[in-house]
Amino acid sequence: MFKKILIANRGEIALRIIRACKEMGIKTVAVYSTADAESLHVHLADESICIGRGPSKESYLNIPALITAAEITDAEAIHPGYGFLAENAHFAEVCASCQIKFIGPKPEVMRLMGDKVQAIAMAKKAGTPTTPGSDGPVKDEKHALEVAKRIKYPVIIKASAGGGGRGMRVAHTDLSLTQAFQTCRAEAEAAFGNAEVYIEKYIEEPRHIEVQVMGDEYGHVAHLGERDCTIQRSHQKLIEEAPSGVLSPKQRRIVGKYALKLAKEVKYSSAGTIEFLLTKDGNFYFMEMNTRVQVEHPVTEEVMGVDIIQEQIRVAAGEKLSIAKTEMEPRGHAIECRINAENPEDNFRPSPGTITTYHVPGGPGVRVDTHLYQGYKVPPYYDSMLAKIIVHAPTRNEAIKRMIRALDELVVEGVHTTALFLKNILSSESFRTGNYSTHYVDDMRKKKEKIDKEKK
Ligand code: MV4
Repeated sequence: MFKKILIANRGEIALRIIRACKEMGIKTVAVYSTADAESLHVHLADESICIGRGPSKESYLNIPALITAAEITDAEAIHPGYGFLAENAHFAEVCASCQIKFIGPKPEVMRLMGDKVQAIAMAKKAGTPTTPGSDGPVKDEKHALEVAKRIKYPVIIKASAGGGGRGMRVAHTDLSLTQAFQTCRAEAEAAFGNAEVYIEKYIEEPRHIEVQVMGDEYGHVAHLGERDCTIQRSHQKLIEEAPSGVLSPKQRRIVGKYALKLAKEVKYSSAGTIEFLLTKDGNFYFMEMNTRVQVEHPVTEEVMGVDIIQEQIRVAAGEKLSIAKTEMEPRGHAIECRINAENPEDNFRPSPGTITTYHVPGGPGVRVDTHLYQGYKVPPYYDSMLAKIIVHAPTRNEAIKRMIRALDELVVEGVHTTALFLKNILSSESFRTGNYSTHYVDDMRKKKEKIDKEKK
């Protein structure tokens, strides 16, 4: 096992990894930017090194600074967390060339899954269903129109180098398709330096279902069931749960099997997530694979009784997968709410500042993953997530009630937060009954605007 790990991240995930290491008897090295000098991960780690200024490019994305920090502290491995360099195959290769173990999948697999056209090709090869579409990149307008004629409108154009909702455009007619095709290519070139795009049938009002997979370096893979992340806004997840509230036992088995096929096909090692769209008529289509540990991993940990970060570290150290190879059943229901420093009354504008008052919820079945403390100054440079509240209860209904109770206990003053907004979602009829799609937040806004108009 590793003696010392460097954590190439900040915030709650840095704390999460430090805690896993402590329980495993592994020493930790924190890295931080000058904006994070007073951050908790700096104090909780055994050692800490400043790697640059506030902007991510000058610190958490600075590969030479990270490698140097690992070398001078004799860290044998680097855990990238999520975001920053977590899905950067080049960084994983640099680590390998410096004899530092990158805690994640092989760089080749990261690169393969980072290219969405290649990822879909692998899914097809594995027998995992994909959305009807172009079967590879679309070179010109004529080709785009041919694909649309075959699969019928509406269609969605996506950038091969995109993902997570970036670089997508929907088209309903030949005219809008030719326009969207050119804009999408230009935007992809500007954003990713790669203009390649592909086309899929646009699935209306889908649900977002993703499957947690884990693999070791001996070709063993297992899945840890699904998460439902349908409640999103601008491609940012707001509420996640495990298991999904809407799958039948048969659908649960099917989506798990689909994910496992792809994970096996690419000999996936470490923790990964395979995302699916669930259509209104109950079919799953592969969307993309994330080759990192995700923000929402705790809901899976709660219902499966597995420490995903510790398992990631064990397999990176060359141990065999310890989780059962047979299918595991979720125990009870877990929900996560992401509390962001944003103002829902002002189009979710980020709200950095000093936390003047802070009280964390507690009690049975409540877990809070956060780097907050009273007096902490939320810097303006990074994403606005302050805390994740995770509840675990025997049933979905009880989990919802427990989350509302936990949100009521939470006190964060000094910055705006999304806590009340989330409580309103949890209290809604449609959330309780499971009658919603990825458009939930947009639909909620439209409804509110209509009511406001009628009042006038
Ligand atoms: C789609 C889609 C509908 N049809 N693909 C958004 C994130 C990225 N992973 C792909 N996304 C979508 N792909 C087809 N063929 C709708 C979305 C989508 C979405 C998906 C999941 C959760 C929220 C979403 C919000 C808008 C669009």
